Amino acid sequence: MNYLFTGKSQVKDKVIYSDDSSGDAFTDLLFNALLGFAFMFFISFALIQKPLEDGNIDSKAEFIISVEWEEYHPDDVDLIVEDPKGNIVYFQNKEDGLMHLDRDDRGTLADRITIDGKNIENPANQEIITIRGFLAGEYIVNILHYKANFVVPLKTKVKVEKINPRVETVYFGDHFLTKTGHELTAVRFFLDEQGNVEDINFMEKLLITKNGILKQ
Ligand SMILES: [Ca+2]
Ligand SMILES: [Ca+2]
Repeated sequence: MNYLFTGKSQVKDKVIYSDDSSGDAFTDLLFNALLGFAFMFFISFALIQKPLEDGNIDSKAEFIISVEWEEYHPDDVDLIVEDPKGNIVYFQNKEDGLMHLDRDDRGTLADRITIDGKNIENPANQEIITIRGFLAGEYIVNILHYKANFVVPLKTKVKVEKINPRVETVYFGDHFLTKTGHELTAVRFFLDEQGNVEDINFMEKLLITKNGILKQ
């Protein structure tokens, strides 16, 4: 094997690399390509840092409540949370008390956004409400089928997580929405003075609709 390899490389030396400068050019090209890769790696690594920083800000939340439904599904689902003082946060009132709705997800609508001339698609269907400081008492978590496009019920996943001192799932469950205007109570949870979850229940209370129509 060694003999064959030596022989071949000698032939190559004669035919291809007879001109020393072309060999140098090839080495330069390789080196530049390598440098390019190293640079891109560095840049992508630097870009990864940004979301991590944002993540740290989010971790200051005491509770994170979310509803999620199938990716690319066109239906619009809304998350609604009422705190013990009666403040209600949802798409028409995105911030109240210590609660904040991060984004009104409207199904596939507005899932394509343009940043720096590039179309970026986010197929996820998820709404999140963060609670940045807790009050003792009852929180009510509702969801609303704001826009239904099909007769088949839409499966949603509702999750309540307590963040501090460590992440704990308070509630996780499936809920089916059946038509436009359908609002339901996914879960209610009681907090004590220290922010511990004392109890959960599922007694229904409509927060923003009456007879399938938005109040107001
Ligand atoms: Ca929505
Ligand atoms: Ca969406």
